[in-house]
Amino acid sequence: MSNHLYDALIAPNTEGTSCFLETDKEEISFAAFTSSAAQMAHVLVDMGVKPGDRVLVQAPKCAEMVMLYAATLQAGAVFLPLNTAYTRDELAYFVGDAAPSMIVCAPSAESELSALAKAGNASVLTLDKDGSGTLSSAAKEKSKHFETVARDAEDLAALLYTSGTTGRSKGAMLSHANLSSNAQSLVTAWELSRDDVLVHALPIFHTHGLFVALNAALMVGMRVKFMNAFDIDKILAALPVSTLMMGVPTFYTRLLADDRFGREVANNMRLFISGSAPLLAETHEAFTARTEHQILERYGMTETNMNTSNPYRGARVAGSVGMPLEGVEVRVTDPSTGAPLPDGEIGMIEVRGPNVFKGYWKMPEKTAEELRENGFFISGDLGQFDENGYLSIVGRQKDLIITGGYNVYPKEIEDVLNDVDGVRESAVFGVPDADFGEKIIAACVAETNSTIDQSALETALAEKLARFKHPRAFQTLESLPRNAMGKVQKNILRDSFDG
Ligand code: MCA
Ligand code: AMP
Repeated sequence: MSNHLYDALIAPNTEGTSCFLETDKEEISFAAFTSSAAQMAHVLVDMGVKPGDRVLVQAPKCAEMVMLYAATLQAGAVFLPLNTAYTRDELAYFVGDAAPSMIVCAPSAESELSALAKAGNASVLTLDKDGSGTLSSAAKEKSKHFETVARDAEDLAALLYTSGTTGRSKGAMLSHANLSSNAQSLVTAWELSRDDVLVHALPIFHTHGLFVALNAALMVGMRVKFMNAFDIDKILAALPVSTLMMGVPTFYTRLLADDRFGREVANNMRLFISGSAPLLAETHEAFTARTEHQILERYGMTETNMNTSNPYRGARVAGSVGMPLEGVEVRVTDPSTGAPLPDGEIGMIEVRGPNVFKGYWKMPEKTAEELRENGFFISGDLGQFDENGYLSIVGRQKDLIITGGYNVYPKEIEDVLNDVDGVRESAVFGVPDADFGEKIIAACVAETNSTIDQSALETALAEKLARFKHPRAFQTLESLPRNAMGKVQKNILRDSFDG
């Protein structure tokens, strides 16, 4: 039976005896991985998961979660991973919106998610950080052979939520072909091969750790040093016996901040790749001075997978995200008219190609706003091409903060703050941060004759929003600076922030 993405990524590895996932406790071969995935696919189908159903996963990073991803594809279902930091309120939205037929969560979240699952009749299984739980125990009983469910290139493979300027998260619908074509482009661009050894310390609920890293690794059959989180000691131990690392800029600033990191540690490495947030030119340069390696920066989005990359062979330009990947078209347009602009001019970055998603889940109007009829996706990022065809991102039209590689839309935080007693209005903005790139600051204006109680703000935020979205400092202002149109001038707040 043909299943587009499973056939591209997983089926070729069925007989592989070499190691795929190397964890703290074991080495899992490709063959063992595909057998375990097949057992999990039986569990899903036996519990009623049908082709096209969503399998929602909020579980700690572990090898079994990658097996579940493969199992979901093999069963013809749609993988929907969620950030482990999300609160009950956030989860309630995702469960309601995506209507999954299966939820897999940490044992500690089982009762909460079971309550949410009831409304939609979803089944619930557990998966803990050591791989144990009801999912794995049910899988053990199953056959290691599973008749792969047929899926076409245009069928959905994954639903990844990305927050938006309106405050409501949108589910980006990614097809089998979106993911396979992008993995292939990355394999070609970065000359990935089964001889590579990848240091994997990213979370696997986002595009970067899941698709950029794992789809590409599966496609070529490379070994992955699979770590639960970014732990500098483990990274320093792994680099001398690895060839490849993918990280957000915070990974690189943390490595540079450690005196143990230098040329010797990086000697065996072939390539360091950065993405998800801007890599400062000074980080790029300091890294080269320390190691003689030039970090390769690339640019992507949840909706489009990866769009551009600095070249593997050729100049890697600090402050630039490189050139369009094979098969991907990138243009810069006038934000008000949509007309393409000549090189050198700053405008809206638009992307078209087999990598571009199918639209937002159950949000046809949003899809129509951001995806042009001619197939170009309007990124919300502002950029310019130079005379050599290198793209630079110079700003964002969307009001977005990127902290440690996580995207946070101020509107979502402002909505929570504005509901707290005594708050008339608020404005949330990002300021530079040495570790996370940007950190979140909230400015609030009190109602007349009221004062703002910071602990009430913190309590409201703790209830509603994941910790990484919480402001790290609060300001109380008499009023918010506004322009003639009444729009809050966040640049003024940012420039006058002192702290
Ligand atoms: C953790 N905390 C954060 C973040 N991470 N706060 C703001 N921003 C963050 N990114 C908070 C915790 O809640 C905690 O708060 C404190 O910081 C320390 O937490 P800890 O878990 O120890 O942090 P860490 O392990 O040091 O994690 C930092 C990290 C991690 C390694 C930068 O956030 C990370 O792996 N980020 C990668 C995100 C990613 O994969 N993005 C790709 C998205 P407290 O102690 O105060 O309670 S995909 C994408 O963007 C596109 C498509 C693309 O192009 O790739
Ligand atoms: P996400 O919401 O996780 O899909 O994040 C996508 C956004 O991350 C893009 O629209 C950019 O604003 C940003 N981004 C990703 N890679 C880079 C990069 N290399 N430099 C600057 N911004 C980036």
